[in-house]
Amino acid sequence: MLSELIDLERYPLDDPANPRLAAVVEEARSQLHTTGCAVIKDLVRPEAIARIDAEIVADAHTAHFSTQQMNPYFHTEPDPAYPDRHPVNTFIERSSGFIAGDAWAPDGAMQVLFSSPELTALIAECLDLPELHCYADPLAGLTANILEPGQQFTWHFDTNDFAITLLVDEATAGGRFQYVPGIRSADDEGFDAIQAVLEGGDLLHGELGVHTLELRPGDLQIFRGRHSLHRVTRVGNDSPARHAAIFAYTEEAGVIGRVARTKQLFGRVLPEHVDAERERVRSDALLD
Ligand SMILES: O=C(O)CCC(=O)C(=O)O
Ligand SMILES: [Fe+2]
Repeated sequence: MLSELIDLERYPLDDPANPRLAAVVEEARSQLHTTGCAVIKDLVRPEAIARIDAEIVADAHTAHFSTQQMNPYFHTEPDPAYPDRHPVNTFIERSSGFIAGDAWAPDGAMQVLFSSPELTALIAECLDLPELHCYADPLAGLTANILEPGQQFTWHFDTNDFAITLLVDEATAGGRFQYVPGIRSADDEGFDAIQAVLEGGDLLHGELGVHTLELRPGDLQIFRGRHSLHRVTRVGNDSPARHAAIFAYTEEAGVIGRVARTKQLFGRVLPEHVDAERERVRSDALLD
């Protein structure tokens, strides 16, 4: 089954000791070390991408589309404790739809790829982590992010330490993934640099450290988004929609997302989210 999804000749995920795989891991680690972002080109076969795209198209009617003005921390309300011209009080449009984790057929290509122990192990190796688990959140674990023509996903930080994205359908105009590596750290919010990027509009600001990713359908992106501000630029009005599958993994097993963020992205929560909210333990003191 895995061989139908991944070219195991080029990427021998089924043979962890294979030097070809070791070279892939080494390259990904080096990219992650320098920019917080690694791309494994053409990891997923074109036929598998076509199957995943068909699943996304079939489930698109279940997507929760929302448009809001938000700050990089996914907040939508001003905070008088900060100046007006400050990342906390700078709100930009996010407009996109998410297909949630409970939409996928258990034996579909999307779910099989996400749950593959071989892929999970490869990603853990690339991130230099002893082990990874599929994010247990029943909605946010396995999602597809849909940007229709005219939509954009503005600058933000992820709540998770890293995200795995598989581009499935690309836009022909816009829809580019941009990021600023390490603009904040666990003990430095980096507000000034963030504000400079937020005020930079749609220009490419080399001096602000904005990277634009060259991503094609089938490429797997490993991204550390907790400290790197990032966005998906507005998809052109005449472009096809941009579809990306997002695979979330956690270092600990059994992690569940926050109630507010879940509502924001999916328009609903499940009882698991309400239960987990009570027991949440923070691992750092960043805004969100
Ligand atoms: O669609 C993507 O490439 C990533 C979007 C994103 O940054 C996110 O969902 O947090
Ligand atoms: Fe993100």
